[in-house]
Amino acid sequence: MDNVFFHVDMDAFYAAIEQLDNPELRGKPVAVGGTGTRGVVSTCSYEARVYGVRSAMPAGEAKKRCPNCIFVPVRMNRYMSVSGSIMEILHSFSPIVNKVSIDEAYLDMTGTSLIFGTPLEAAAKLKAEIREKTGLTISVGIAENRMLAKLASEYGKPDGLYQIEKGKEIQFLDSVKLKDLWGVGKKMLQRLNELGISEVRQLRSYSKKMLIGMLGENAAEYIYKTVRGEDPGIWNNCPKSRSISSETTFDKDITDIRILKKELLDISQQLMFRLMETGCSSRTTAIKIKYHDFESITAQKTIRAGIMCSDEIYKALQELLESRLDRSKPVRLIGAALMSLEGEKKGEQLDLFENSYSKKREVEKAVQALSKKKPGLKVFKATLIDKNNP
Ligand code: TTP
Ligand code: MG
Repeated sequence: MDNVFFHVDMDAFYAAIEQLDNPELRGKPVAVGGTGTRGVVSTCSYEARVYGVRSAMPAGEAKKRCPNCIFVPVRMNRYMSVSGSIMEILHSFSPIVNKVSIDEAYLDMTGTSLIFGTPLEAAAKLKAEIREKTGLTISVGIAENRMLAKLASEYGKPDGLYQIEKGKEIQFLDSVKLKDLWGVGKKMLQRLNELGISEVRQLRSYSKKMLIGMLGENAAEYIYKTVRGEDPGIWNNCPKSRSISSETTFDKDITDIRILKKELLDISQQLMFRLMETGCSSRTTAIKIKYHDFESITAQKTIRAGIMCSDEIYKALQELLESRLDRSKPVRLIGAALMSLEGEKKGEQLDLFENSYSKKREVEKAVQALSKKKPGLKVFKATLIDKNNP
């Protein structure tokens, strides 16, 4: 039996939800996030992408590119709730669903043809059901493995449905840009450019031995398989390089460390929720501070066991803030990240170790479940009350 994998990814996820909930935004360029004078865009509608607005772009730059763009604030609880409904639908199509982020997942559809028809028919049904139940569009990529399925979903976006047929894998890969290839980040791209490599086809002409000499053992192994259409096996929830980050640019530069700490507490909670969403674990937190003169510093702290709850993240970030902050300089931006996410199994094993944080983790799981059920409900830590209800 041939393997069949779907990669599904919601289109312009946060922005599409904003357009769904606010009909006056439909058909218009909309950016989510960056609503303060100096924030960063989380994502934007396809209408805004035409103007060159992109995720992670500073709001100022987005406004310059698209002066008519409408900026709306992030409503994380609402997005998490919609994500929950979508994942439920996905689970009704396949027993094996690997969620990889708030809006994307892999489905192992092998052997489901008697129930759903051909892969294309199954994907059309899935798209229709998601549209009907949530009012949103999704892009589906179909291929014999996860690596190719992801490239296929990207290819068809938005509202895409694309299947890489058996025997056409190499042809398809040759049409993909190097930067869009799995595992090719900025650094690797630079390295490949230095070596005079600009096309997937070129990469395939090197032996594994040569690639090892050029890129090091791990990357070589990975790239060797990828360019041949083979799944390099790092499809799981937490590719090694993966991290989760969140940052806040203040409307006015901040000199009061208490405000910075409150922000970090808020960020810790967001990061923990997102970590739990992935089902991964992490043991390293990092802080980023950007001062008014744009000088920025980052620092990391590794925690002994896997991170269990937002208090633990906050404690580490607070220590980093206190030891690294130059108090003579106003702060423009503060951010934090959870680094080197690890696979699901390790995370679960950590649950076996009772530590003082495991109860808190249970509370956070309950809060997260509650937020999903009742998106309007706001559950905040007491220290955050001032900030959220001024
Ligand atoms: P993506 O799936 O990367 O982007 P998207 O769904 O908005 O658009 P598309 O898939 O059609 O290209 O990310 C999913 C959500 O994650 C996105 O809606 C907002 C959030 N996100 C950020 O907050 N910051 C980011 O830098 C990125 C890339 C995404
Ligand atoms: Mg998406």
